[in-house]
Amino acid sequence: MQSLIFATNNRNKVNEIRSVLNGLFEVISLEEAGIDIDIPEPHDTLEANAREKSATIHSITGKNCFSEDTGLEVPALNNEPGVKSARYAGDGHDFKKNTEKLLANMLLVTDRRARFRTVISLILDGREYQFEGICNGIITNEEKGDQGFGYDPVFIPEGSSKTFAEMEMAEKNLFSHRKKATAKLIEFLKTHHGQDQN
Ligand code: ITT
Repeated sequence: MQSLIFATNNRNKVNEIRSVLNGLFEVISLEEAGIDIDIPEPHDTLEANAREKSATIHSITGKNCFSEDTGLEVPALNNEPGVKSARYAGDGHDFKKNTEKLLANMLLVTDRRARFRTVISLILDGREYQFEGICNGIITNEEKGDQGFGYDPVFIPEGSSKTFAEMEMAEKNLFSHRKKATAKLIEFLKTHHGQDQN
């Protein structure tokens, strides 16, 4: 089975992407690859940060790898937290504080629309490819559910009445930005693999 290093320090992302790639491609976490670094995310777009993460790990390992950068974009907040989603309430990647800050900033906001956007950056045989996944939805007035991670307790995807945090992973995968981007990655890898064999 083809294996890929996943350039992330977020275990929730590893679990979600493994649930989708399961049986098709082997996903090696940074921990399993013996890499312990804080990957830089210095840019102001998801695309550039995703590229930075995969390029960093590729330069260390020389192996095929991928990363993803995800942002929660709220039009009523000028698309914030967006690229700053992980550090919205300050450094420390504190999911609870980030979510509380979002709800506080939206206290008087009636336009509750939001979307998650994921950009996957794959480096395969030294070339980079990107795949995007979007999930539209709304921000609730209060936190609901205890599954998932990040902003899941306050996000209801279009087509459901439950927050992501009230869903098992399989149900979140029916809607999720990450699943949609990963599906494109799978299609690409299958095609590319097929071409290599010709
Ligand atoms: P890596 O950079 O190591 O991959 P990270 O957690 O810093 O991990 P991001 O820079 O992509 O990842 O930050 C995105 C933040 O957005 C993340 O920390 C969560 O707070 C939130 N987030 C991402 N995907 C999410 C999801 O599916 N559900 C809820 N919140 C999510």
